[in-house]
Amino acid sequence: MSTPSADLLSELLPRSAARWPDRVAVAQGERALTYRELDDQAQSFARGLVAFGLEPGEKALLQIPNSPEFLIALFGALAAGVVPVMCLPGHRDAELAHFTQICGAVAHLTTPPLAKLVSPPVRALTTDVVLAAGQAYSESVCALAPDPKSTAVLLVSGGTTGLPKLIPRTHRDYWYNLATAARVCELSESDVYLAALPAGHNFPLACPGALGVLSLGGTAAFAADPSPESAFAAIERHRVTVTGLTPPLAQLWAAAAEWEPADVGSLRLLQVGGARIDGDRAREVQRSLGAALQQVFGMAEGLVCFTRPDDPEDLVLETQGRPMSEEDEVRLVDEDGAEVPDGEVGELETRGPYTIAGYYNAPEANARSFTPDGFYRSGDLARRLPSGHLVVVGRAKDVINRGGETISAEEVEQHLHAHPEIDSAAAVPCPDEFLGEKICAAVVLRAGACGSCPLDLPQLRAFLAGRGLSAEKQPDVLIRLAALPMTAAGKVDKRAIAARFG
Ligand code: OOB
Repeated sequence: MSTPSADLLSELLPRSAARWPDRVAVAQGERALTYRELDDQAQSFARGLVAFGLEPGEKALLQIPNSPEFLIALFGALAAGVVPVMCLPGHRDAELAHFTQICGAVAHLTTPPLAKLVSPPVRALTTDVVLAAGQAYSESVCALAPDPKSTAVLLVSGGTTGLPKLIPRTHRDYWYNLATAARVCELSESDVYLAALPAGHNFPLACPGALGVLSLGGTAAFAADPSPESAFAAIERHRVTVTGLTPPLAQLWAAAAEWEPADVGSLRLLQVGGARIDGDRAREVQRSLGAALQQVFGMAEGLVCFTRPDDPEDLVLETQGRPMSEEDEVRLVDEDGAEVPDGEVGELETRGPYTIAGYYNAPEANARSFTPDGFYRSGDLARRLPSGHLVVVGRAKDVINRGGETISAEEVEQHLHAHPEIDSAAAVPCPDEFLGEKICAAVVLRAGACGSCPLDLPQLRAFLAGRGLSAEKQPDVLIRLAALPMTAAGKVDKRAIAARFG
């Protein structure tokens, strides 16, 4: 057996199992597995993969809903030297086919309902079948210890435009990611992390997420789904101390906490990230759920920023945090690539010990997305405060080109969110014969907003004018939706809204 090293992601579970064999590693409902049990199952899974002929270095799509099986399959694949592509349960056949085409995945590790999403030559292998094969297969897995600089997992990029890209994260950089995040979030062996978001996403997986807590001997808990009913029950049962949510979910939980009698008092840290939350909403969420809020601005490509537990409250509520590592380099640049002074908005570029230098097998995207000196062009627009904290103000490409005027969707959305009857909103372009594009506001009204006199466009424009929003930035079209469409990772899917206009 190789010596467990803090460099190899594949050694995370074996190392923790050697140190804390009888502690609870993973819990869901009435089910709980100790570290020894989880490691045994992962080893069986690895043998099952070998029995099915998978070889070290081969890729496999891993698409498993939040459950202990997700971790068994992930650590099993790592133990067998198979590189998992971290798909989300919401991905469909088109996305899975796209990932397969990029990386030549040979298998789809999944559960029975999702197994029909792929077709040969990709082989659908459900977790129960792999485990059974592994139990019947007596030869031990003797994958050589991988190079710490080799790819351990392929993450899926989170963009809300275009098809996702694959992000190669190495054993060493991903370990650095989860360990640094765990330190900054002051995680310890007494923490219980609830993966409410889909566990294959970088945020719940390693920021610090399930992997962070497992590296320290704590417990990873799963809820069947992220609804307040399921999640509150899981928090109460497992005495969850930390979880991470997207802003829409955080707001949903906050609203539910007002009327659901649930004991969420064990929560000490509530991470909110993946998309921007504004200060007022952050305050509301923190008050209603009673846990310290932490803003997380991160990306599957690497860079993760956190507000710190001891930051003054206004920084916690109004900023998206600062880089988690001293070694992260962040620069904000104008259109010509020149750095802007502190306080001014620029496009965020980053380089650092856990940020990738290129997407997997994507030369064209790499030429666009990385600078000659190796910085990743995130496409996010941000400004930096004297404290080093970043305020993310939107995406460089998330704009509406209205008659030649470039309007930031985020700016319009911030004003929309200030309307007392609006629960959530998105500003998207809508084709127009004369202007090229015009502004469409897609809104979801708050429960209890006047049903017989719903908000109309003239009223909305009058409200926005009252806030000082200039006429050319005001919506030309208003659509009311029951809910905003979401991506697999739980972010507002603007492409799906814009697609309504053909
Ligand atoms: C996380 O990762 P991805 O890869 O799904 O998405 C990254 C993009 C960022 O480039 C940014 O545009 C947006 O999502 N984003 C935020 C944000 N956090 C992410 N925009 C505004 N405010 C925030 N707090 O989403 C992700 C990865 C690790 C940790 C947390 C989130």
